Amino acid sequence: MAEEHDASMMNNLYWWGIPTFFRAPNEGPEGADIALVGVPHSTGNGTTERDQHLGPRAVRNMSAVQRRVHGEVGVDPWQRRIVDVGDVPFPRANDNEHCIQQITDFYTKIDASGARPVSIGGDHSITGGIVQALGRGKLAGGEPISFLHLDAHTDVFTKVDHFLGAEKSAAHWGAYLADQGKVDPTRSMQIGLRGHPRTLDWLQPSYDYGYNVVTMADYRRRGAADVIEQAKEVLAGRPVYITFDLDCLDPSVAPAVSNIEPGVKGFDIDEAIALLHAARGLNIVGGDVVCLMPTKDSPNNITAMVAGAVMFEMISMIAENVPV
Ligand SMILES: [Mn+2]
Repeated sequence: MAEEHDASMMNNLYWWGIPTFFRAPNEGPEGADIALVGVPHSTGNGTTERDQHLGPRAVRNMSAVQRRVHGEVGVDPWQRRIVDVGDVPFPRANDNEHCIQQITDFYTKIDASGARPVSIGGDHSITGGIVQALGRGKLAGGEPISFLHLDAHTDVFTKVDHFLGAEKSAAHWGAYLADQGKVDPTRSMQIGLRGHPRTLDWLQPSYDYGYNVVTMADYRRRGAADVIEQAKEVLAGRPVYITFDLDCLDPSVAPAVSNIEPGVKGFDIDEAIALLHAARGLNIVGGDVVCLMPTKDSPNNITAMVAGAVMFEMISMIAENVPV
């Protein structure tokens, strides 16, 4: 009892002990309900600062303070088996295509284990590697996944075949996963697209692929409830993968992101979480949070904590579906 008491005193202190995600044990995915994964990859987005590979370490450093129960969902996720499986290995970190394959190989094993992966990147190219493994995989029941994708950008880039040398890049995954049949765009949502693009037809590839697009302007005009209702309809009955680019949030909420969009107001945290909750009760096969830039974060690590908060939402929604 004394030991339990001491643990309850200290386990929420982010600065105490050895940092793992949410103080989960560092074990393999076998027998786990949820596998927390670090994906320290940043060569899929050469357009901006290249420190996104520092994201997993930043979240490990802060997330012990977020080992909480979810009041609104009414769940204690830590009663399920949740492990920190470590980082995807990148022995050729500057070779984006090799890294994407490494990611796919790593998540193919997680998929086979039956654990649902919740990941922190890394730039947004990691979603391509992850869903190459999960799309039509075991967790998805052999079906293409449906995206619940919150982002300032479409990441459905088809105009050029590489991005500063990266082929399966942070801008291309929404297109090539659809080409591969790993995702069903017509049963996927892209929400929050905003900012001043390089070309006026930037949304066209998303429309051409059949993604259900809700720009930030659409969201403001229609209101949250209408968009959430649409997301529930589009995702109903599907294996859902949630991908959360931190740049969908307003820079005042998440200042340390790689492709910051200050010209148009982004989501506040309550708006973003309400959208995520459109997936509650659905077959959530996994999720990721991407584009954290720890070297740009405030001294109190607010963006790392926001990234952890979004992971906690994913963890809690998956845990809600798993009987204790
Ligand atoms: Mn993105």
